[in-house]
Amino acid sequence: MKRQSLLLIFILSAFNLATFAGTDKPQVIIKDFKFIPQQITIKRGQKINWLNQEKRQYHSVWFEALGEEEPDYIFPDESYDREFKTTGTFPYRCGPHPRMTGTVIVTD
Ligand SMILES: [Cu+2]
Repeated sequence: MKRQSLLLIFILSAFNLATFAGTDKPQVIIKDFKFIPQQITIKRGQKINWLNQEKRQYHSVWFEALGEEEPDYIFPDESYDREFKTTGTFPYRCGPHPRMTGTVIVTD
């Protein structure tokens, strides 16, 4: 009886972990003046989370080619979310550091 309970707990825990992993948002790490990965492919309707892991430096995620205004800076340990509702290839850059570039590819 005791053994069965332990087994049940184990199965439930494994299920919870799987559920959690399934809801994870695609993530881009910002570190050492780079977007990692530099190119990311997602499904239409998904959100990407950019997380700044620098010690001191702020950055931004700016889709300049879409004619958008530069969003607020992302400071260390802060993150930024953006949803992609249309398919396509979307290049972006960091506002203060034009050499920091990345690309989002959105597929159906
Ligand atoms: Cu930057």
